[in-house]
Amino acid sequence: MAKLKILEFPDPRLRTKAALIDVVDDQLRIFIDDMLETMYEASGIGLAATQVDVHKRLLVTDVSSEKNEPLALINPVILEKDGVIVTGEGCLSVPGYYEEVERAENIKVRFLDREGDEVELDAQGLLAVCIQHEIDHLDGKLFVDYLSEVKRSRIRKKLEKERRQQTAVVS
Ligand code: GNR
Ligand code: NI
Repeated sequence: MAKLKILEFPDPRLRTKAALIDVVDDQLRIFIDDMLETMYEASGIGLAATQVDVHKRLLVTDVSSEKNEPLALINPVILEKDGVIVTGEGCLSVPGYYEEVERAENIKVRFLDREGDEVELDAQGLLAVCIQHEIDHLDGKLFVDYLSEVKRSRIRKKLEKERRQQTAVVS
């Protein structure tokens, strides 16, 4: 297994629209395991392939408290949305920031699982929020896009400054 590097806002590669996956094979399953390892290592509840600079329609998630319910969703499509939920969201690509975002509370999502079998899943609450957050990544969208321009640019400037200071230390 391998831990992958997570891109951070405002990296323009996070704006890439991911392409459909046409074969579910062992190579993809190895990549899914690397994504899960990366997500667990970073203490995240989800990770989209876009965040590790792979522009394919794939996300992993585990919202369980025991961290023993890994899920991989390949080519996910939301079929139905219902209700509204407001959650304080964070993102591994926007480290250190948490802001309230409004999403559908209940969704029905269709995807291929790691065996390549078609699955339809009804998700509620945090799992529904996480899947919507990850599918946004696959479309090049970030949770900060739902915030005001003022908040988004404040977050961008702070992260850019942090990155400059980090670079100054290591180089
Ligand atoms: O770890 C994460 N927590 C989280 C909390 C509320 C709403 C969405 C998320 S997803 C995030 C991991 C991440 O950045 N996935 O793309
Ligand atoms: Ni995210």
